[in-house]
Amino acid sequence: MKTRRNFIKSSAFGAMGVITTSACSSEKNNPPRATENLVRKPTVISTWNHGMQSNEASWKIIESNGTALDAVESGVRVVESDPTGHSVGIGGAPDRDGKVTLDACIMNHQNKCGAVAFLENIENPVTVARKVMEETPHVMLVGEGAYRFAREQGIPHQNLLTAESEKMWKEWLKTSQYEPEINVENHDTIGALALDRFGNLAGACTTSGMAYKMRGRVGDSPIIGAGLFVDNEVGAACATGLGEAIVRVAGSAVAVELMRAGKSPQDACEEVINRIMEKHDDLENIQVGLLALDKFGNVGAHSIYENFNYALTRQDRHELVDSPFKISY
Ligand code: SD4
Repeated sequence: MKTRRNFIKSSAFGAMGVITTSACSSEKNNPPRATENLVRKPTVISTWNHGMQSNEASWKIIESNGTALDAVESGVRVVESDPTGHSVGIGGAPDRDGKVTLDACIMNHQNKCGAVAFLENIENPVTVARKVMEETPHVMLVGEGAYRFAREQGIPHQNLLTAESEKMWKEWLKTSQYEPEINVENHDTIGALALDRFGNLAGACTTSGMAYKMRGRVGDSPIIGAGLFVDNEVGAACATGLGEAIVRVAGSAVAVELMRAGKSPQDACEEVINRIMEKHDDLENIQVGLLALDKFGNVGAHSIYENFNYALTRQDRHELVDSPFKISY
């Protein structure tokens, strides 16, 4: 990670590329302010460049009057199934033992949720997470139990370690330096949030986690409230970056609660990033990006370092947007 940094006054970037209107309070408890944009705009947002592929699939569903839940699942599945991505699904970077282990979760507009963690040999963990939500009385299954459940649901076994990922891992083995460093090379979790034409929100988050992590390590991505949170009364949020830092502040749940308290999606994301920065003495290897979407389709994003971006798709837009950030390289 670069050493020379400039602390950027976030206000200078606050509105960059972001739909800034702030509709966020629970209508029941807090009547909307006159300046808020109250038209519900079907919207899909998702993290990083591969969000464009994901959003494209999601938008087809939103456009044809599908649900936000179907939209986010279908979107992130595209990225999970892309072997060229080294941070999600097939082709994901393995752990230090050379095994690809996946984490994912999904949440709907009724606060129903499902998650899997430490799941091996299944290409689309988000679909297993959805099945945990819909077919079991539980919220999370992990490891062998999650794998067995997926197989029982008819999902095929699949080797996830591609030749390319194996080569990269073998290269890493030469030094085997265990540096749980999150930077632009090894993090690209996909988190996706959608608001459908019925005014309902849903979200999904899926990852292979930190490259060359300790075996058994699980980050924020499958943890409801950390990597993802949805409350249909208010909004939704998802996170990417160093999972340990996100879990420590319950990043996504806090972003939603800040929106409930009246903050715009943009300000809510920034506040969570501020909290993470306050809790860490050394920010050297800690990148975190937050996305938020309120129930009207207003969006927000913020990150610790520059280079976090997200895909934004609406009726008239389909583009990558650079997130505001705190620290430039
Ligand atoms: C994790 N949050 O496992 C994930 C990694 C990530 O972009 O988001 N990478 O900690």
